[in-house]
Amino acid sequence: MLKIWGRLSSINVQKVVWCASELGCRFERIDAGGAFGVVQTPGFQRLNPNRKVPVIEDDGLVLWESNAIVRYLCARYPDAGLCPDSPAARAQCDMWMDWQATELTPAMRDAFLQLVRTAPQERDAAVVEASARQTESMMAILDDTLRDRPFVAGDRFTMADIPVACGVHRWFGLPRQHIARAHVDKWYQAVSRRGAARTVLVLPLA
Ligand SMILES: N[C@@H](CCC(=O)N[C@@H](CS)C(=O)NCC(=O)O)C(=O)O
Repeated sequence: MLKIWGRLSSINVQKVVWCASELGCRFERIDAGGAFGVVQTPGFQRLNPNRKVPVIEDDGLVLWESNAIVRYLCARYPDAGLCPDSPAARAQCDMWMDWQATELTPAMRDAFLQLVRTAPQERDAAVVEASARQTESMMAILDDTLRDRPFVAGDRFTMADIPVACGVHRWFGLPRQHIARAHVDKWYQAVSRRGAARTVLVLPLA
């Protein structure tokens, strides 16, 4: 059975758990990372020398990097149709998944760390504002894209929606004002209502 290592408070673990549930794939999840520790143990380091979650073990395969895991699982279970066959459609998914990992998440990292993981008296408002400004410009890009398509990579739900929605969930979950984005809101409401999403898109953030 698929084994998923990682605490559910991690955005990157959330992607993998959502994906596995979406595919109807049976899995066992083992808490690791954060307060659970485990990642510093020699056994875990043999699985992932980066000492980070998530990691999966599947039929002898060990894999880390959340978006690589999502791609792998969607390709392994093709009947769910989350990983398009055509190179062009597949590349659209890859593009948005890479955007989540390299643009959206770095933009909001400081705001998240400050507002969720830092005591109020130790927060730096300027750091939060700079990060929020960058994130809002990412959200404007996403909103523009969703103006003329129901899902991030086109007209149907794909693997690309999972990492991007986990990022947006984190952004919306931060205790601060957000600029209203009608298209992002509509899409987020739709994808977060999916049964597989409900177990991972929980609040408050931790
Ligand atoms: N690029 C990696 C990042 C993994 C990562 O940063 N994981 C964090 C949690 S989101 C982690 O393991 N932090 C150490 C810990 O939780 O102990 C991925 O997408 O999987």
